[in-house]
Amino acid sequence: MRTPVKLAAYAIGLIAVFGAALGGGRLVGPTAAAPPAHGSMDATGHSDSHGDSHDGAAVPEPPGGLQVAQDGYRLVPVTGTLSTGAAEPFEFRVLGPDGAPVTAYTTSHDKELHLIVVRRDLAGFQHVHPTRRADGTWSVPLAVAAPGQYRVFADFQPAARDDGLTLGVDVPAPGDYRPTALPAPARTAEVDGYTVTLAGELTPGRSSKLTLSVRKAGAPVTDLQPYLGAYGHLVALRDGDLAYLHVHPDGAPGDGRTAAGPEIVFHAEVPSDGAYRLYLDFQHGGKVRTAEFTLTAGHTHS
Ligand SMILES: [Cu+2]
Repeated sequence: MRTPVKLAAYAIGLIAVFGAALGGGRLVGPTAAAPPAHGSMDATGHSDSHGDSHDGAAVPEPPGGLQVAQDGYRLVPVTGTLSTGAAEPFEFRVLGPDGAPVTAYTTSHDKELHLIVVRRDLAGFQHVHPTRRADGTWSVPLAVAAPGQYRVFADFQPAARDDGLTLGVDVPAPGDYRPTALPAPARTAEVDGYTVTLAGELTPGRSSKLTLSVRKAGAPVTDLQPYLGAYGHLVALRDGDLAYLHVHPDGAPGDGRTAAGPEIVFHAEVPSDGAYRLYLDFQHGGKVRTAEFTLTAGHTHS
């Protein structure tokens, strides 16, 4: 959980904006940098260090996840390939501006580092939490379902910074890559007996409210369980370059005003028109599941 002051810095970054309190979906400029009316909002996946704004028109910086190195930090895979069979350790390091592996992190949503793995065609999404050895090497048992080129995102905050970073690197799973087409836009996703519906539109450059509703066997789920400090985690990846956006919901478990379902409300801001793949992680009955949607923002260019 970051402080409101840090959150304000994120708001200037303009990549992800959360909270209706920030102004009902209008473009968020420096005037919105005041602490939001409610806490427990968080954004990762970009840095504000180059964010700049003038006269209320903030200049957005590039989305997170597109770079292997940023602001002196670099994501370095130790393991060169991903396993398509049994899980094998996938290891990597984050090098700091001094060239040494980073060993001091600020915990965000219960973890020092979140690792997202997805194939370049947006299939095979995984969100895992590696463990760190004292020398700074991260390791997680990992297997992917099918061969192909994968994008690995490390979402973290070095202790030396007051904001987070998302670095991305391509790692192949050797074999016969059979890319799949992006699933057509849909408002309903089925996962493991759960039906998740999506309401809301993504408007490029504006905070957009997305409401996800979870049902099981037709009945609203009202006892969602907190997962990493929230009732849901939403990752959005842009089709075409896998620009990365990680959004946390409005409200937090135990804040006295946030229901444990069936609705989970997010405010997300995408940087451009285009198709996005949305991945909602939610926990119920002791198990984390991921519901996936394709959503088109703005005009379609087909
Ligand atoms: Cu995570």
